[in-house]
Amino acid sequence: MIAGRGRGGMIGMKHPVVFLAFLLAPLASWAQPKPNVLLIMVDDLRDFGGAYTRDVVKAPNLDRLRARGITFERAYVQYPVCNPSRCSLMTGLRAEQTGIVGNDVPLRQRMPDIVTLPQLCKDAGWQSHAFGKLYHLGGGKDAEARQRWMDADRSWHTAQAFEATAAGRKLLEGRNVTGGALKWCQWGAADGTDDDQPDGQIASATVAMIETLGETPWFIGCGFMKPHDPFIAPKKYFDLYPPDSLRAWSDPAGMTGVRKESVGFGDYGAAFAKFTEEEWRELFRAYLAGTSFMDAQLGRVLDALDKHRLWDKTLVILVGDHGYHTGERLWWSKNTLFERSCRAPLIIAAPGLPGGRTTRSLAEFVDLYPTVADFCGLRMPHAAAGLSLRPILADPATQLKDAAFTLVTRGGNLYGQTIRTSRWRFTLWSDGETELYDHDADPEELHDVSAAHADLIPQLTGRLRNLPPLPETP
Ligand SMILES: [Ca+2]
Repeated sequence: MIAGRGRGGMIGMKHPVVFLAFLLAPLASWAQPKPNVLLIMVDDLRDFGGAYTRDVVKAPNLDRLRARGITFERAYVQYPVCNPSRCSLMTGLRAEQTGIVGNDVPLRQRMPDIVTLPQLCKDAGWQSHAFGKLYHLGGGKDAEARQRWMDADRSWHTAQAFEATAAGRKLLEGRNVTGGALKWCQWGAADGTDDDQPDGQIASATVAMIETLGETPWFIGCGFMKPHDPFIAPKKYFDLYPPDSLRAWSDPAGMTGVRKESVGFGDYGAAFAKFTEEEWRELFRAYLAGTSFMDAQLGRVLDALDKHRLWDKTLVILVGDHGYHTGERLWWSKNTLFERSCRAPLIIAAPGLPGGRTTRSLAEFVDLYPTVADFCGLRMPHAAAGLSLRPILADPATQLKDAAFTLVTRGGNLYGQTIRTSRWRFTLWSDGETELYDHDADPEELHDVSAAHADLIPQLTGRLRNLPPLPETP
């Protein structure tokens, strides 16, 4: 600092304007202190708006965060699967640009030099720490593999993954709904406390780090692992949902059928086709229990923000990493180009902005990187695919963009891309097949209206053709 002042003074003798700017620079950074960033990622959390779930789920802490922030009712991921979605969010690039379209390739394998969102803050002086699933953990078999998948060192000063204790692994009730055909379709009401599960430990560690860092600016990633499968949560969260109080989704008659690659593909489709109404309800109950369990852990983190009066200093972003079908089109999980899978939860609470607001403006998860950079006063280190959402946060009626885009791949050379405008969802498969849904008349996307609105197809196709090309798979 002393050496800097001396140099500034010397320059100032000859260049008064430069000298003035130098003097003001520390004042400007004092006037705009670094905000904390709390990125809460929830694995496989669907957007509960609409359909039959809104009034069923018990998630008071999600409601509490909504009361502090702005809820995006039309926010879309760029690839509706864990790893591709998270790599897209963390780089601010579309999956077409990252080339990461599956759960088998860690970020650095394809993008060794990209500056990730937490890394941007870390390199600018924020303390950066990850707890749980921020990046996909890739089934990392050991601590070293998990550190690689979490991008420890580059994105974070520390990155920590958690596992259930012996008590948390003991199931008091539960079974595999597919009889073992799909290993992940296991549910279980577990013995033990919240902290016997990873999400309880993730909340505890997040709160402890917030308290340790005190006034030091931080970027903390809090990555909850439920309601992702296996659908295991402490038993008390199952008890919130008596089985008889729930009903399973049932698709209405007359729905337009779609190709197998659109939904219903692979072993999953065959297994789900055998589900009884009771089995759909059983899985739904377990998904809701996992959601309420996660929500209770979220509450512990929000308590820490209350206790330490951090809301005015902290940009809080909560996302799901994609949507989730809980029975719609006989599908359970993600990885489709329907609204249920592409639309994901997004809540942002920003310092100084009123809470309890919702927006219908279209937003994409590639917008989050430039949003954080904007709030933190940091320059984008590479060309952004998205836009800062700050104008929507200032005024929820702002229409920032007229379309959101999502990609899926289906092996071989087949892939599908979809564009969601305020009214339409148009899906184009790489072999030329199309689907078109009219959200004004049909928010559940039951009826393909490609034939009735053929005039729209060239223009919507043009929009998809303007996306960056999908890179070759090595
Ligand atoms: Ca996920």
